[in-house]
Amino acid sequence: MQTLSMALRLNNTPVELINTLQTIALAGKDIDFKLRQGSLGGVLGSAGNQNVQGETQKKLDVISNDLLKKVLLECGSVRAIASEEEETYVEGPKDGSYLVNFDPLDGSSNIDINAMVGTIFSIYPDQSTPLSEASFLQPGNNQVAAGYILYGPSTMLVLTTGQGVQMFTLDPAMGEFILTSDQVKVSEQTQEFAINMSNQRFWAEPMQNYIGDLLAGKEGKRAKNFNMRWVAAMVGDVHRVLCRGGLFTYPWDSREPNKAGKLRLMYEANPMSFLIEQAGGLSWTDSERILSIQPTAIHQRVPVILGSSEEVKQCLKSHGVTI
Ligand code: FBP
Repeated sequence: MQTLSMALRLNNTPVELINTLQTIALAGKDIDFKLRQGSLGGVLGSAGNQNVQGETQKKLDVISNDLLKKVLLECGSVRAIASEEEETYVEGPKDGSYLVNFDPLDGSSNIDINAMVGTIFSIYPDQSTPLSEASFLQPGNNQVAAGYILYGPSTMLVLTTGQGVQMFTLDPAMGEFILTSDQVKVSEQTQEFAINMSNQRFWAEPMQNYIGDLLAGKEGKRAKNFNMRWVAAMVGDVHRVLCRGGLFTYPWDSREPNKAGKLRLMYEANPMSFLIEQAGGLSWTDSERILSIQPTAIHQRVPVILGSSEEVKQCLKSHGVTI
């Protein structure tokens, strides 16, 4: 049996990074406790104000954001944080080595229906002085660690420090995350895809064609049937892909002038792409590898196509991209 800190030490993870990851795990246990209280804890429903994205914040969005911000900026290893719920970066009192981006509660539209949600995090080295927004705008390739905490039937921490993907399950009795899967691999092939079909009429033609081929099934040019899933929380859909393969996509659509898609690069697409690639999958926009993108803003959005490598290649082929 390996706890989180034992597994990180065995991977020769730097002490300050262990401290940062342990701090995220600690906050995750607290968020897990509050989620499991549900309406008994008075934490459901709206917080009554909007975040920088113009989304109405849930009470738990604010609670989990404040919790993560507080413990990370006090842990001694983190110089500053950026969050989905913060207008811009927040600098800490101490001179830590890392910058942490996070989505405190991904899939927040699932909170009030007691469905899966998660916390997503992405850790970078602090390479610049003085600190500014530009310090955070590093390509995903620079991440030293990334992962998520999935609050589902069990609570799981899934992470990579660049040495493969590990999955830990929270033992509620011990209050410890225990290693339950090591060197996780995504199957190359799949017959399962995830997309919000209700947006179909807004998709560009290449995505219409690609999804049309999947829906045509055995009788179509793909000559096999495909099943569809949509958790409406990226953390849940990506976890399924890591567990049994699949393709997850949130494409841009005609409602957006700048073809950006919905998902945020710094605290959704980059951390998930690091995990997927470390597990042998692929993660692209409809034209470039996500981890190679040079970010331009902390809340920048990108289209996402990720998962089983052979299926991502098929989707990209429909977009005229061959890899
Ligand atoms: P937040 O909940 O953190 O804003 O994340 C966005 C998200 O919920 C993703 O987790 C999910 O993949 C997607 O939006 C669901 O979008 P839709 O509401 O279109 O199904």
